[in-house]
Amino acid sequence: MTTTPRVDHALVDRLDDAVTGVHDVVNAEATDVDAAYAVQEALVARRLDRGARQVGWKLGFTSLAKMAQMGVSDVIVGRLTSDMHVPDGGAVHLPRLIHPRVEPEVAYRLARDVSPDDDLLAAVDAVAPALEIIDSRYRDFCFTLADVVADNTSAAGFAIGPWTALRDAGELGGLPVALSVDGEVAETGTTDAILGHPLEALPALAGMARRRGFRLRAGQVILAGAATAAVPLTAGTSVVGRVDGLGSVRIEVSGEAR
Ligand code: 0L1
Ligand code: MG
Repeated sequence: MTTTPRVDHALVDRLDDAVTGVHDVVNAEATDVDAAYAVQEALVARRLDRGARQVGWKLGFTSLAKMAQMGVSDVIVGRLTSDMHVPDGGAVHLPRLIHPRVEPEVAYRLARDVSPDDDLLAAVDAVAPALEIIDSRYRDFCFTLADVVADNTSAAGFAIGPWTALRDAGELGGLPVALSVDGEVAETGTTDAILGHPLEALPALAGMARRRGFRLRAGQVILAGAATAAVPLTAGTSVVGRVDGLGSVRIEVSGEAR
């Protein structure tokens, strides 16, 4: 028999205060990943209570480089909400974030609801270049695996470029990816940095969804994972993520850092 983990409401309060008050917190040094997913759900429920909608899912730690950078060894899943969405070419207001970083990703769109035994790939109708803004609520991005899961995998923002029908997209593996700031290339990689092939994100998410009871819904987006290292967001800059063959997506960073 499975037991539902008790929700650590004190940690939910601390992380939600960090988001709304725009300040960091000392990491929780949590070790129980099941309990951390329960905190994540309760933390995201606070955003939903404030009027946001859940609009997708994200995978984190999908590259060996990222796992090494962060000192962890597992793929993690977070929730994307409507208040995190930035339109392509839209502004990200720096004072609303703690110490944000941006990374280029591949996004998928779900054409229909997915039940646990469905083939997730068959439910995806489109693919797009994406930028994810991560903003750990923990001081200096210092956390355990359970800490970052509780903190909704550092999710803070995302922008999606033009959608291409999956059937027209061609091979998604090995596509060059570049992250540019004010026209200067800051990071490069390929889509294979995402679990060896970006479509591998789908069975990874499907497995997690089955195990953890996540409900994947029509219209939701899936951020497959980062194709390069993340770079800090700097005031007054324009950031472009480009995936060859899929196009590009841009955000403008406004306001001064706190
Ligand atoms: O999206 C990601 O891969 C990031 C997951 C959370 C870890 C971080 O804050 O870098
Ligand atoms: Mg990411």
